[in-house]
Amino acid sequence: MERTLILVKPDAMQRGLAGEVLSRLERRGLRIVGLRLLQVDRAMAERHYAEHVGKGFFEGLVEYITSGPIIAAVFEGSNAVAAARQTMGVTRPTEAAPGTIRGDLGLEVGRNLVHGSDKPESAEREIGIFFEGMALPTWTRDVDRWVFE
Ligand code: D4T
Repeated sequence: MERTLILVKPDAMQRGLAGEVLSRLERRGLRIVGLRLLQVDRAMAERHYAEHVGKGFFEGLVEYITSGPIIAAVFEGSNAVAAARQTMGVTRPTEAAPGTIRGDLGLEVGRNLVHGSDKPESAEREIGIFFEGMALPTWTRDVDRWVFE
């Protein structure tokens, strides 16, 4: 089983789309193993977006992600990283396919509603940031055998 870190970003929270975002991933078949409502501070944003520090869009990105509460979630399942990114759609909402979260609900790259880890190693790193020192429950669902081969 693979895990991925999902963030429901401040715009999705403000627009009342938290349930919609989490629901689409849950309905895809992924299992929730971590869930947290929090406000990101600058230090946490710099840790999470370390690869983007110094880029032109970085300050706007920090302002955006720290602008209000977010939900951090860990989803688990076979190919969880790729499945979640496919369900989210590509980074720029106007290039994201219809039927994806960003393609259906977003317009601007700086208001793209949701974050998902880009590879399993990133997921482990990011889970370490958002769930530091927190044990994630191990559980299975009765329906898992109808979702996972
Ligand atoms: P996140 O990390 O938010 O899920 O986005 P992605 O994984 O889809 O995309 P990313 O790491 O390339 O970008 C991180 C974050 O920066 C914003 N951004 C990105 C931006 O405002 N302008 C840009 O030109 C780029 C490339 C959007 C997502």
